[in-house]
Amino acid sequence: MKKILNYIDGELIEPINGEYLDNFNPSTGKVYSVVPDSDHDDINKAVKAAQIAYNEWSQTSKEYRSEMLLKLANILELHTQEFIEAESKDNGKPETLAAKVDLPRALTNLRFFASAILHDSSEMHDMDGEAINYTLRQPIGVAACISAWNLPIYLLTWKIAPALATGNTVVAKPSEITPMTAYLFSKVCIEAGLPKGVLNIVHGAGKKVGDPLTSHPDVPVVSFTGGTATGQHISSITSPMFKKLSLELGGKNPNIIFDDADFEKSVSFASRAAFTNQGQICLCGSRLFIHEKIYEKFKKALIQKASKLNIGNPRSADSNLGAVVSKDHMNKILSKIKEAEKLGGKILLGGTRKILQGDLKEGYYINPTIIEGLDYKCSINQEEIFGPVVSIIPFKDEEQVITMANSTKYGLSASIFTENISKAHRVAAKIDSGVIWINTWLLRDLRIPFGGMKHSGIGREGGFNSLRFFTEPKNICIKL
Ligand code: TXE
Repeated sequence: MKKILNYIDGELIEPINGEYLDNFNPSTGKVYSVVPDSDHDDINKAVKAAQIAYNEWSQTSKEYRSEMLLKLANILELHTQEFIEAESKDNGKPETLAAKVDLPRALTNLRFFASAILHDSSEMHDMDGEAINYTLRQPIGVAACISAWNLPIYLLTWKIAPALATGNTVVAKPSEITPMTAYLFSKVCIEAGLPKGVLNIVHGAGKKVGDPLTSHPDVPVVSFTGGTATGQHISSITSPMFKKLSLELGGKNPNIIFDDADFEKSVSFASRAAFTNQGQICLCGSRLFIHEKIYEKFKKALIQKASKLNIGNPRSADSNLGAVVSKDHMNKILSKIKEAEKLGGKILLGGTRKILQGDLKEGYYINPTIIEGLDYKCSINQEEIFGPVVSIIPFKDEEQVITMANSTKYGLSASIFTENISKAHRVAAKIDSGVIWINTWLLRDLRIPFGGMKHSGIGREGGFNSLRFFTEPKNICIKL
């Protein structure tokens, strides 16, 4: 049985209590490795190591840190295939998706921030000859980087790259459900010669590792991606301690199709937005609003498109969808589908677990599911399901669809499909979301401010926003 280890002070080590949790392969439903069941002792050790490392790392030049991130990327790239297979095995996602999205993005994250730090600048404010102010941007200290299971290596690198580039040291806590690629990444750090203690990775259960980390008095900055309830809990710990906090939480994202949209393109995007990564992306379009004039035609085309998706072995090149991440999560999704039926929803496609053959028969597969007939205010259209489930809702005009789109507590992303550019701008300005796409979905420029409104989070990450988040501004005023 493969044993995952913590990475603390430059070494791969067992958890201090010697205890481990089972780690499942979602495609087979079987345990295939064990992950440290760490606790506050491991966190204390990691924070101590990060604090000591901070003294030197924070004094290194931007060029040095940039080169170190590039080295990490180059070594990670040499191991791309190993990471693709590991990510798929740990998470259930198709290898083709890990090869197309997760690994390229992890490499880009490291390279992007390695470059960004060299192009960063800070402000100067001139007081008309009386004085000048300049603002230093200094690292903060030990950063906690906590990431979710849906895009494990992608989210880990998205957080640690800007934190390290700006001169902070890091204690990272990957999801206990998908720890494998973070473990492999710690080996990359060793191979690259990353100075000890600069990055520490502590594995284990959410609360048991997360609470001692976020409440640690020597951790002044916390970046978190995960569920909204966990985000609320973390905020209740960090706010009274005046820590800097960035929260990237859930979404219940509207996908709006007007009757003048490019039909084929919008059907294709609607299907991708609903089902990519088994619907387990915070940006997935899980509420699909379709103009009433094209509703029936669009519905038929979507069903046809989604029914062609091949759910199967994540290892095979022809699988479009793999397994969802865990048995608990599969059961939660299936119970939400039952709830939708009880609320009067009609299942147009899927709605059931898919049982595959042989080794895969215990795997957590769910057929892509399309539901219609639910009120936009009902629980299914308000709460995040985070699975391959989309609810379709007709609308009659702009005003009505804006009201329905904005009716949830979330505000992460939205997509609008129309060939009328004025309408697109008008509606985009009125949707309460941090990220809006017009005639596309999941098109990401790493420089943009990324994050959500309302219960989808606080703060923005990406580009200079991340560099700002991981630094403290200090203004210096000089009387002339
Ligand atoms: O999230 P958690 P889970 C949503 C989605 C999903 C729900 C729960 O709706 O169904 O969140 O997923 C760590 N202190 N998203 O269970 O529990 C945990 O160990 C500190 C949206 O994965 O929030 C993991 O590393 N950390 C999301 C991370 O937090 C704690 C992507 C996320 O776990 C902690 C994934 C604590 N007290 C799920 N408790 C998105 N927006 O991308 C747990 N953790």
